[in-house]
Amino acid sequence: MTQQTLVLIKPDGVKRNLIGEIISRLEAKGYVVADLKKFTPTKDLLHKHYAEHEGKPFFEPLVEFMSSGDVVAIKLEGHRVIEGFRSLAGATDPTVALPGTIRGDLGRDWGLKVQQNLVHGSDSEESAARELALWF
Ligand code: RTP
Ligand code: MG
Repeated sequence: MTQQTLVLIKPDGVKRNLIGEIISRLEAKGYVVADLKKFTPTKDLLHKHYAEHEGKPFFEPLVEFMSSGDVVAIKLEGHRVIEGFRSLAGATDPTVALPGTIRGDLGRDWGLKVQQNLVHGSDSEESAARELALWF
């Protein structure tokens, strides 16, 4: 079944000029970029996007980080792309994300308050539909 998921290249990925490297990996895997845009998200959008994490200690630092610069939002398409992108991204913590994954190959711990881990990907069909409606 063809799915769509929301991929975000976070401000750390954009600042490090990794947009091309990350999109290359998605395309090399066979997924299709159906739509794409680059802008600095408002805190209001981020509060909605990260609503499930409200109240957690990393929530405010996460919103600060995500609103600190441009993000690339991608509507990515393909069969089982939701699960497939999460597997390409690797574990949340880039220190332990496996080599071969985006976070494992390109990310590290910078000693900051929030994990700067380069990308976001929706974690279920429900999240993908909700997040795509917010960002596109
Ligand atoms: P994402 O939503 O960005 O695809 O990442 P994820 O599912 O792997 O991680 P999630 O648990 O949804 O957390 C969202 C983002 O919050 C930051 N985070 N920091 N303990 C921490 O410092 C911590 N935990 C999470 C990360 O940027 C994570 O991607
Ligand atoms: Mg998540």
